[in-house]
Parts: sequence; structure tokens; C-alpha cells
Amino acid sequence: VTPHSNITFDDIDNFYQKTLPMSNNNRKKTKPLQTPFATNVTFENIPYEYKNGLWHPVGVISVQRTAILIPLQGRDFNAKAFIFNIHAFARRQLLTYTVLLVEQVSPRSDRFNKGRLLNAGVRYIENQKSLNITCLILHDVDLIPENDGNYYVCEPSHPKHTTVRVRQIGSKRGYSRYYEFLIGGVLLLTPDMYRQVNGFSNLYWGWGGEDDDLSLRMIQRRVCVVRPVDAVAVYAALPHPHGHRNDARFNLLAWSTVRVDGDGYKQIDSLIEIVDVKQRSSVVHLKVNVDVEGSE
Ligand code: NGS
Repeated sequence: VTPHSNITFDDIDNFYQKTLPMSNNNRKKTKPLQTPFATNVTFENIPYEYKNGLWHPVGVISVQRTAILIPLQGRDFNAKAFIFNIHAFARRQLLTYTVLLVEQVSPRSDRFNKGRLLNAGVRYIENQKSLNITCLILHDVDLIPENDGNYYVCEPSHPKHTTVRVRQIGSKRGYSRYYEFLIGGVLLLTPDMYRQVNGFSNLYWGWGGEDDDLSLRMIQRRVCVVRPVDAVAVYAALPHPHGHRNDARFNLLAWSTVRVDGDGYKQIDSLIEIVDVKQRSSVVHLKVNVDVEGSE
């Protein structure tokens, strides 16, 4: 059973509108949301208000201004479960934040281009100057953080990779651990660090490799990635079918470090077009054509 597969984004908006226009006095009692992995998703004790494009905890000044970016292609069922959980998680940590769904639209290719989506999402954030975002969280849509001690706070001069141990929901296998080099899944970094490595390569179409490419960029630019301790860096992975593998990924990786300056965030504007921006109560939903005519 896929969690929340039968609800719509409008249902989520209604839920937020009823429960979250938040000042201390006008909040209504609501039933906690039930999900298979977080049984008590509730916001009631944490007053929040939405102003100038960000969610703010009332009476608290957060240490950072955070944008959570979720690249997306055809996994709405994961996105809905994710959105419920990430708001609750962010609020328990008293973050000042926004959530951006960056969804791929591509008339010419059905291959997922996560690098272009994230570059586009970061550019969008950077263009919204008044948001003044100081921490970017690049977040896979299928990963639900399970420990509130996994602080979604950027380190000033080190990217932080937080998906250290991951369990598949519905599997008996327990937590797996990945290779040391991996920085995919969930990565926190400042906009400055993102620019320092020129973001992601734009050339990866299909599943795999774009995150390893970023890892190589960081090594080349002498950027050292840190991780939280094992006990808190735990995630539940939502079920989903697997995407098309990118057969070209190993060749691309071989030449990754020579492309850093010429293929990445700086080059994104000519490759993509934001075709729709929808401000919902719970997320900003961008639709991005990652494959505009004439781009390679
Ligand atoms: C590696 C992929 C990464 C991917 C990682 C974990 O093999 O892009 O697996 O994948 N690298 C290459 O293919 C070169 S996961 O188990 O999360 O689906 O992130």
C-alpha cells in the first residue's frame, strides 16, 4: 500500500489552511495525521506563521533561513507523504523555512535530470532576493528523516550529508549503509558552497551518477563533507518503482572534474525554463522544462 496515494495536493492545502494559519489564539484543534512511519504528525504545540515567503516559528528567531528543495518526476505519491512529514519535522526544529517541489517537464525526454532541476531550483531561490536563504537542503522525495536530533542546519563551511543509514518501509532488512563517497539522498549546504562547486552537472539524464559527480566536484575544490553521528542520521525510504538507469554515467564521471567550470549552475539559465510557479499553502510547486529547444 502506498501511503497517501489517494489524496491530492489540494487535500494537503486544505489541511494546512485549516490547521496552520498560525498565531497562538486562532489555531484550531486538529486530529493528528496518521502515517505508517510517523504516527503522530501534529503541529499543535508549535505556533508558526507564514510571512514573506517563509514559515516562521512565532517568537523565535531561527539561526538560518532554509530552503528545502525536492526534485520530482512522477512520484506524487511519495511527495504527499513527504510534505506532511517534512513540515512537522522542520517545525519541531523551529526552522524558518520554505519547501520547494521542483518538478520536471520535458517534452523531448522522459529521463530524469536531477542536476538541472536542482540547479534551476537554487537559481529560483537566489532570484527571490528577499527570502535571503542561508541554507539549502537538497532532499530526495522518498526519504523521511526519523530522528529529531538530525538537525537540518547548514554548517558554515562544510556540506553535510545526512542520509547515513536508510531503511526501506515494508522491508524486514533494517538499515543499510552506503559507501563513504556517497552524498546523494539528503545534502545540506550554503548557497556559497553550492556556487563554489558550480552546483550539479547538467549532463546526467536518467538514474545514477549525478550525486557522485557532485562528490568529485567537492574533492576537486577541496570541499570536505561532514556527517551527523550514526544514531541520528536515520531515514525511512518510501516505496517507488525504479527510474531508467543512465548508461552514460560512468563515462561522464570519468571526465567530471574537467567540466566543473563549464557545466553546472552558472550555465543553467540557457538550458531550462520555469514554466509554472504555483504557491500552495504547503509548498511552492515549480514546473521546470529541463530540455528547452536548442539546448544540449
Ligand atoms: C550509486 C549511484 C548513485 C546513487 C547510489 C545510491 O551506484 O547515483 O548508488 O542509490 N552511482 C552510480 O550509478 C554511478 S540508491 O541505493 O539510493 O538508489 O545515489
